[in-house]
Amino acid sequence: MSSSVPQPVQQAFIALGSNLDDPASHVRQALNELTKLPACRLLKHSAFYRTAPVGWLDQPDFINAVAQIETTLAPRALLKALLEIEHSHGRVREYPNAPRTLDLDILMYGDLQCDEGDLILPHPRMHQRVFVLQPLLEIAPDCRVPGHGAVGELLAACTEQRVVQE
Ligand code: PH2
Ligand code: MG
Ligand code: MG
Repeated sequence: MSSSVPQPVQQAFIALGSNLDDPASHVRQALNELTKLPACRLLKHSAFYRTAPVGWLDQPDFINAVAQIETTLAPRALLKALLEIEHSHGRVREYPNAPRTLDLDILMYGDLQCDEGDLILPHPRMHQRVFVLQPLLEIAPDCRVPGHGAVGELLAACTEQRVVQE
């Protein structure tokens, strides 16, 4: 969908993560940058969580958080804006799940379910990740993940992952 087509206001959730070069300051700065995005309003964000790496294990702990925004950007325009913020933090993609200065993922965009390769909504692994579900539960306890169910039930079904609120 073209970003120039006016969109209805939607609520979206964004996952923030960093495990390089003072991770908390990257996440803090990214939250501030979300407040400056055009056609977006930051509604809420979670506390910061120190989390054990998932996927590629031999790397530093992450700082993770989740933000809730209201936006009239189309999903693809929102993705582009987030990738630009990542890029401005010096994000380098060396291999899947590699350490990073900043990762910004759209978790959900309203109730939208879509698969456009680089844009899959809801995020295809969010329902299995404590580092996403714990901060999401904090800010949106009644939230349901389209196609998967209630955030609290998804969290209860996860296998153990070390996640500690900072
Ligand atoms: N992101 C990943 C893979 N593994 N592990 C933690 N703890 N936090 C993350 O943000 C994370 C991860 C892919 O984006
Ligand atoms: Mg990610
Ligand atoms: Mg990402």
